[in-house]
Amino acid sequence: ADSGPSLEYAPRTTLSDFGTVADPAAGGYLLGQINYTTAAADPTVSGTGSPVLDLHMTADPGDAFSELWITRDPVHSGTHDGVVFAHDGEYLLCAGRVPQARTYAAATEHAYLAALNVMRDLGYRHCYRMWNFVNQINAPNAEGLETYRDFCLGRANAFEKTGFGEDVMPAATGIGSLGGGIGFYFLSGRSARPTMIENPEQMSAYHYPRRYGPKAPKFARAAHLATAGSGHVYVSGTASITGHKTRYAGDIVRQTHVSLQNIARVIGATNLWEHGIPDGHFLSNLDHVKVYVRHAEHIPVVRQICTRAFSTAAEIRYLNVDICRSDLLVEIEGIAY
Ligand code: 3HB
Repeated sequence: ADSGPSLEYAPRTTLSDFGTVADPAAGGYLLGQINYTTAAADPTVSGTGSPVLDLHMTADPGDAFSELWITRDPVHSGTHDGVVFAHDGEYLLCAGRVPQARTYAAATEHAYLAALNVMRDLGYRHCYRMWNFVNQINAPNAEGLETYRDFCLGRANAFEKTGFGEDVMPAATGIGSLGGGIGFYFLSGRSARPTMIENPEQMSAYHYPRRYGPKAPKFARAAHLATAGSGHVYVSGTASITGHKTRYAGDIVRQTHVSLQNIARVIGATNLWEHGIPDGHFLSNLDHVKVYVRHAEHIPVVRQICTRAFSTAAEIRYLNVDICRSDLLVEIEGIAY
């Protein structure tokens, strides 16, 4: 798997209704299962040898769903220092959790270092996508620092200690959750080196000024993974920010449009060309979309706008959780194929 041209596949994902996963790995092997469900739990390795992470992302069991990461080759799985992982020779998924705490920076740094050590020890150095689900993301910690900023501090410290520089930031999501401290999962490649993508209309998050917290959020706007065809673009959680400022505080319709415009700009032909990638994408190429909405009563209008923007074939899930800045009302992520 680690010689010759290996850039021919990436783990496929699908969003499946919770509890109705009949044969998750049909035509492949399960690299991991992330349950967007009604309670959080520590990550485990299932009886069939795949990582499972439960995130508290909905109050209604009827809205719960599972994200399945399916890969081509048989997987080996294990645990290390609280982090669970599986890998298939080319791709690695790791999942972890930081329990509810008074402050998060030190425990986040510890959990991230455990995951980054798994990546290094197993040889999957190219992390292209991270997700972080942070309970009470806008609330102050016991020392008065906003929980999101506290999390960003710990993540930045872990990156600094492992030499994870600005040239290798993964795409990421950092979003609220309904409970359970901080749950996270990463996808990394062994030989497939991702290309980080920034948005010319947005300041790079890792350069955000000090006013947004003691250490900047470490992530790229998107990551391109070369595979057969035009490759996959993993789009980070994207909100109504241009430059480094929130646009249209209080206006859900305009915030949704700016978020979509930002994604279109990131994945469009002009921007990808500037990043050395020949093929551009449109919003209609986005799939496995997650739309995070702060206020439940805004979901219908956000759904109306998103339904028009995305393909009728796209899997789109709406989640009612807080966003990383208290003036942001909506955030959208997905994968362009
Ligand atoms: C993050 O801190 O990883 C992050 C936060 C967002 C959007 C994307 C990534 O609100």
